[in-house]
Parts: sequence; structure tokens; C-alpha cells
Amino acid sequence: MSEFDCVITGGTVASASDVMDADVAIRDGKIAAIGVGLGGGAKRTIDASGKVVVPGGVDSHAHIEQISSSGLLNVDTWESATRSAALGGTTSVIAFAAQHRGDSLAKVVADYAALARKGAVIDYNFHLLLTDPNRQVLDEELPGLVRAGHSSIKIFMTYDLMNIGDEALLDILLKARELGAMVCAHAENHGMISWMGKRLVELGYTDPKFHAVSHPRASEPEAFHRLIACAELVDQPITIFHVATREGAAVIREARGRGAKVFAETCTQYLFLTAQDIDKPGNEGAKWVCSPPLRTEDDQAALLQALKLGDLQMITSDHAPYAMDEKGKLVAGERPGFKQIPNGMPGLETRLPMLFDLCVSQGKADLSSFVRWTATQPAEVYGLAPRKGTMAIGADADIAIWDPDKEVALEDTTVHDNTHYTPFAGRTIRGWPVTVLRRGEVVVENGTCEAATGSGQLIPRKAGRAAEPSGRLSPEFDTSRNFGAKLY
Ligand code: DUC
Ligand code: ZN
Ligand code: ZN
Repeated sequence: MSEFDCVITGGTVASASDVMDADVAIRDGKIAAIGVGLGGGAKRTIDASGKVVVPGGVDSHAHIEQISSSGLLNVDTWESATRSAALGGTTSVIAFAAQHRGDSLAKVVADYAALARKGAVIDYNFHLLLTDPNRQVLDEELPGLVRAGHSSIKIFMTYDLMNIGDEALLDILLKARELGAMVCAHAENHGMISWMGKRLVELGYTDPKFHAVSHPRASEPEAFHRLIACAELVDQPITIFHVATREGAAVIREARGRGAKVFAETCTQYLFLTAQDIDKPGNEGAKWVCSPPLRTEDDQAALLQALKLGDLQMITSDHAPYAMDEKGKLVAGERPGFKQIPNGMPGLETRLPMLFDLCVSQGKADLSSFVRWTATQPAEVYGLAPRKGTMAIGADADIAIWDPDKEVALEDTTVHDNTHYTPFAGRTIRGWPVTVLRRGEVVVENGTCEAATGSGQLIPRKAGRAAEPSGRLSPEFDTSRNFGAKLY
């Protein structure tokens, strides 16, 4: 019997901390050894000479087969979304089980899990999106769901039918503290956005590009500040989604500097695109409508710096796929006003190639940073580590083998999700994942994804250290300073 099922030989192997010339051996779907001269006698050998061998990507923010509050369904199925993800080197995804007001959360999770089980080709889990955090949901449904491995809760601070208000936010933060779950937030100031939107529309400014104006920059730091203040009141760790502005990153830096347990992501689009990209003729700009909106080149530089300083830890796609048709971006007609355009853009497949190009090919960061921001840290923050996101013995053999010299001219036809466009069309990038393994099985080769439909697995997540309270009690929660009131 050969010792290993597969050995990847001769590549440059990278983790979040190290880069080495080594072979990677796989047995029973796990990494069994990393060393030199492992090649002889394996059942299968993959020659990775001249290639880069890294953990498969972990995309911890994607909307898949999700129904919006207005009843609109994403255009991707679990199958189309996760096949496109695999083709771009991503092997794990955390999507959303989205509760709408009045829904049982347990039923919502069961429904989303059934869809994923049927279609997913990469491994997955869900953030529990709470829009109706009543006592039944918080006390009766949530504990079992967290125990079953869905250890993160998402909330919205904006959108008419999704935003929960500060009191419900505090209820959720306190419950998450009790259960040991992470709380993630879409944090923008709802009043500013709502007021600006109405004002722009009243005055006739309805083209897609005015979406960028309708979310004032100040809405981001204001909401971050309020969210962090609520989290510090009850000492509950949080993750802030899709940071898009310099000022937002600065609020996070300051909070972390005083010891608050705040984690944060930005997304590929905020590092590459600006508000100018929305300024297109006719309805074309609808493709670039996402929230928060695209900002400026100065923000891009600030976000990259914040990643390098560790203020932000993750880069996700916020894949939210709507095609340019009457079921998607053009649901309100051929010339929709910006308020009528579903928010979001595709990105599961292009996230890693865009970032490999930025970090490695353009040299704006390095290979280990690429791995850290796109795989290792998302896995650590959301409890997928040590199984996912790392190149270590015992980890799942989720591995992407990159050709660092392969140039790809991105076009709408390059990508495989169901939107049939990419916001990055027209760019040529260098570096592409040519072979992808998921739990030791080759699932992508020669530009095709051969994984069996439904072969992705639900990976239960226990919240890890990231979700543990810091121990910095606010005066109001500290019994030695609040006249003995036991509030948690
Ligand atoms: N904004 C969101 O809040 N969700 C999905 C995508 C987007 O642009
Ligand atoms: Zn969001
Ligand atoms: Zn999102």
C-alpha cells in the first residue's frame, strides 16, 4: 500500500506565515506531510514545478440563493455559485441563512441547508441573518443553531425591512455573548441613506451613479462607532463587514487600539473600483451598484494600508449576484432609478485572482499576506480553523495550485456564475489557479470543475477565540462598579 494518496511535488508552498520549496502529501483528504523528497510511491503525483501551492480560499461573505426582503432571489444556485468559486481557487464559503420578519429562524436554516446540500460543490456554512430577533428566536431557536455549528450572527443597521435598531442590536450582542457566537454587521447610518435617497429622487437625480452619492461617506464611521460602542457595553466581539472608507478604517483602528475586540473585512471591489465605475451610459452603471458604494482611490490605498497594519483581517467577495435582466438588476424596467436596483455584484470567482495579481504579481503585498487575508484569517475569525484556511499537517487538503505567470484578460465570458458579467471586465491579470483540490480530491483541472453536484459538506463551526469576550467590562456591566446589578 502506498503511503500517500497524492503528493504535490516541487512547488512553492505558502502559508500565512511561511513560503518554502516543498512537497505536500495527502492522505484520507487531509494534509499528511509537508517536506522534501515525499514524491516516490504515492498513488498520484501532481507536478507543481514553477507553481505556487496555497490553501484553498475561504470566502466568509457571499449571498447564495438568498431571497431579499423584497422577495427577489439571487440568480446563482448553490451549484453555479460554488462551481464558479472553485474555478477561482475558493474551497470554503460562508453564506447566509436569511430570516425575514415573522420567519422561524430554525426553519430558515433548514431550508437554506437543504438547498446547499443539493447543490454545493465546495464546503460551506451559514451566518444566521437575524431581522426579527424576538424572544422566541433568541431564547428558543438560536441556542440550538449555535450549538449545531452556526456560530455567527449577522445583523443589518440599514435597509428598511432589515435594520434592527440599537435596542435589538444590544439584545443580540448580549445573547451572542452568552452563547459564544460572533456578531457580524452591515454598518451604515440608515437615516442618512434614507434621507439622501429621497432628496436625490425628489430633485430628479435617479441615474445609477447617484447611488454612490446616496450613501454619504459619514454614514460608515458613524455606524461603526455606534456598533462598537454597543459591543463594548456588553463586551461582545464583532466583525464589521465590507469596510469601504478611510474614515471607517480609522474608527476600527482606534477601537482596536484601546483594546476593543473588533474584526473587519473589506471586499475585492473596494480595493480595485471607484465611484467613477458606476458612471456609465444608460442602465450599464447598475452592474456596479453595491452597498456600501464604491468610493475613491484614496480609500483603496487606506484599506490596503489597514490590511497591512492588521486593522482589517479579511478580504471577502460579498458575492451578491443579479444579472442584467428583468429578474435581476432590471427588475424595475430598462431604466431603473438607483433606488430600484438590487444591490450587489458577483465576485466569488474573481476574488482570489484579482488579489493574487495585486499582492503577488504587482508586488503590493506578498504571498503570505494573500493567504492570510483570503483564507487563514477568515477561517480563524469564524471558527473554520484549524480544519480550513491553512497549509498544516492535519488540515483538510483544500489546496489551490497557481500558475503565477498565467495571464488572463478578464471578460464577462471568463466567469462561470449566473450573472454573466464581471465588474472587473477589461483588466488583464497575472496568476491563475490551475488545479484545485477539495479534501484531497482534484475538483478543478484544465479550466473545468468536475466536482459532483452536492459533494460540498456543511462544516460545523465552533466559535473560536475570536468570539470570546475580552474581559474589558464596561462600568455598567461590572458588578464592582454598578452597585452589584447582575446584568448577564
Ligand atoms: N449590499 C448588501 O448589503 N448586501 C448584498 C450586496 C450589497 O451590495
Ligand atoms: Zn452588507
Ligand atoms: Zn453582503
